[in-house]
Amino acid sequence: MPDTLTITGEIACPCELAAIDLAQLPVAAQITDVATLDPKRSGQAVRLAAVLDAVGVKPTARWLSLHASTDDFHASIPLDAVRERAVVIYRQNGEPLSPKAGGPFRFFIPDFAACHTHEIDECANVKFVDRMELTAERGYDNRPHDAAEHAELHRKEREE
Ligand SMILES: Nc1nc2c(c(=O)[nH]1)N[C@H]1C(S)=C(S)[C@@H](COP(=O)(O)O)O[C@H]1N2
Ligand SMILES: [Mo]
Repeated sequence: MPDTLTITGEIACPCELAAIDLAQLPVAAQITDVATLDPKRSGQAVRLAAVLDAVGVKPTARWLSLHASTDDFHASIPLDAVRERAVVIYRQNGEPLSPKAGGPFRFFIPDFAACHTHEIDECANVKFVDRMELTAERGYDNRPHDAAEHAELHRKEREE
């Protein structure tokens, strides 16, 4: 599993960030305990807005695609809807975020909608994100479309 987060697309230049780079983003953008956003979650996170500022996102970027090559899971969501509220969880107890918790990098929208009800749903909380892609048009998305597909995905997750 890659231990860096690559950012591509409508940004000043493609770049690769490690956990240490996220830790060096402004203090005001750090969330030392994600439980303050959602009591069921833990770990340290940084606000998406700060990551985007750091890579020089262009005004042409309208969609954010979250790619997890580890298990070939992808979600593409309208950037404006998550820009100020989503976070990237990247550490837990001073250690890299474990794969069990969706690490090394997990995208997290604190107030997501229920699964497959909306573009910004729980399914868009992509685990093991290794690339974030900014585009003018919607990118690749293979989230489950209905309850049956969703149940099948979770069954597979349990088998792993
Ligand atoms: N890489 C990856 N991320 C993923 C998934 C997945 O299968 N692979 N499942 C998604 C779905 S459908 C849901 S509902 C949430 C579940 O998150 P949780 O296991 O932390 O509750 O993770 C999302 N992120
Ligand atoms: Mo989901």
